Amino acid sequence: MDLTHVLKFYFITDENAPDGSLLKQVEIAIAAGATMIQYRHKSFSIKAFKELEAIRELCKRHSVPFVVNDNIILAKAVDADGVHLGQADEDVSIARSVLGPDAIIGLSVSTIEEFEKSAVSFCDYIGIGPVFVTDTKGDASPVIGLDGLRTVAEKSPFPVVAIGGIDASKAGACFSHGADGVAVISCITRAEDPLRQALELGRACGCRPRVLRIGWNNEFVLIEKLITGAPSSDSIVFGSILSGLKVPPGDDAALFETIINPVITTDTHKENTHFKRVWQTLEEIGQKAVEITFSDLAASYARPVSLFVNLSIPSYLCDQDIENLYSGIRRVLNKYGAPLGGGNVSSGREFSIDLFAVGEGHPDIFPLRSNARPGDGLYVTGSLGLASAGLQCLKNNETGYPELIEKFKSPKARFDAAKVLSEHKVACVMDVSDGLAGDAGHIAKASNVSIRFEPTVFKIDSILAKFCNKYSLNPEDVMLAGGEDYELMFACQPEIFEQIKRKIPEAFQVGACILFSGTPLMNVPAGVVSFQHGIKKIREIKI
Ligand code: TZP
Ligand code: MG
Repeated sequence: MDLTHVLKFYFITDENAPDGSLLKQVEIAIAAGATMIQYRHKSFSIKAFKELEAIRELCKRHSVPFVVNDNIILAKAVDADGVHLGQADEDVSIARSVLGPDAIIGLSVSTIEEFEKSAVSFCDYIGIGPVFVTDTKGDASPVIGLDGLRTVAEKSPFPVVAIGGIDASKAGACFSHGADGVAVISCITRAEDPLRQALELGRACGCRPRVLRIGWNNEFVLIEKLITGAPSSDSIVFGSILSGLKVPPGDDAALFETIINPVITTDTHKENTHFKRVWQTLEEIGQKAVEITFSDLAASYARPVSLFVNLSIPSYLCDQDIENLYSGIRRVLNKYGAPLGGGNVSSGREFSIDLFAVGEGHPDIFPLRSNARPGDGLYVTGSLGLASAGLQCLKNNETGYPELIEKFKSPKARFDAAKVLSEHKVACVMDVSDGLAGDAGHIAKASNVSIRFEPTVFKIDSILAKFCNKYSLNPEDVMLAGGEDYELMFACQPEIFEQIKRKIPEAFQVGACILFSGTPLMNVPAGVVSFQHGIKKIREIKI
């Protein structure tokens, strides 16, 4: 994780302030634009746990990373984003094994010797200090000074945050001596006017103030908002008039018009597994969730009839967040003319969006993964690998490829391509969500054939090619491994494909189905691992 920007304005709570006032301190810091918060309370007792939880919620609501000082177990218990350890605390490697690969782990060093002997390989950033004299930490080491800061910063492979006696007037010197951020306590907490000092420091760090947001609190109002504005009109989708619902949402259940061949699918979208609020707006998250749920309908030759939405909403989200999520959901429902069937909202620890889509299937064909035959070619309806490359851009603050990021954020269900495939009676179709290699494996196994990939004939998107060139990646590997493109993959006779290609020019061949030869997938480059829906897990195309 690249923490360079996250460390800029790092606020640490002051335990010496009056009881119960730590939440207020954090509110001030966040309002002033703090980019990271550390809960530091050396004499923590369980009585303070509620306040600790409230601080964690506040940070999540504003997407500000939150770490706990010293105590790995406390960090785990409160579901913090990580922990900050000192030289006398548990080893960094233990924190990593307890908190996991995504946890933010910081380590304090006060001399270059300490830095050199520390297990820095497991940590994500280094805290260096005290850079200036401070009264806040009784047992602080001798001052390392600005030159000491520069020496450690130059040697550190990780971002560094300067600490100790820093205020708005000294922040600039820390940045110019190699710090990526400044960590402060007393310049805010012991100021006569804490908000003013915090705002001054925010300005010195180049951080913008924020408007504080309050959590959502009325389930019924939220359901009402979801229902209002969802489409109910007749629309033309996928070539036919939408019949929709006889009884719209609002009752205990929805009553549908007659559906011939009902097709039903469901999908779960969980924060930090399928999406991150720092990368996508709530509106984009809502849109993407519906598109990828509908993508399963497209892959089944079904037209969308209705959608049911179940939300688990943690208290760190506010009404406006949910409103934005709904407007993304509604936008896609409007696009397809599919009315909302109903929904439910409950409070929960995790933010998750469960969608149930109802569709009407094709009168004659329901495409199956098991319908590939030896002699068929294996094809896709468009570019692959772009979404996973876009995800890497987001993870690494790479801004040079907005088209790739757009592909990750805004996939589209390929109803247009499905219509063409159904007209040509293609009987084996699925959408590529987990990556070409992984999804082709499903077809091979279900159809009892072997699939031999033909990377030499892959059509490589020009922007993906540039991205791969920059990061020394093999574009064919990225196309095989990367997921979330939501193109359709299909198997059919080569003559049929020639006809399809006239209507879907972006379609191309990725492989051939042959008699089962003992292994489902052939010609898979070494090291290509299928994309898993764990944002952290796609190491295979790490840049
Ligand atoms: N570690 C080194 S100096 C210090 C810590 C926790 C105290 C920083 O507090 P202040 O008030 O910003 O000097
Ligand atoms: Mg410590």
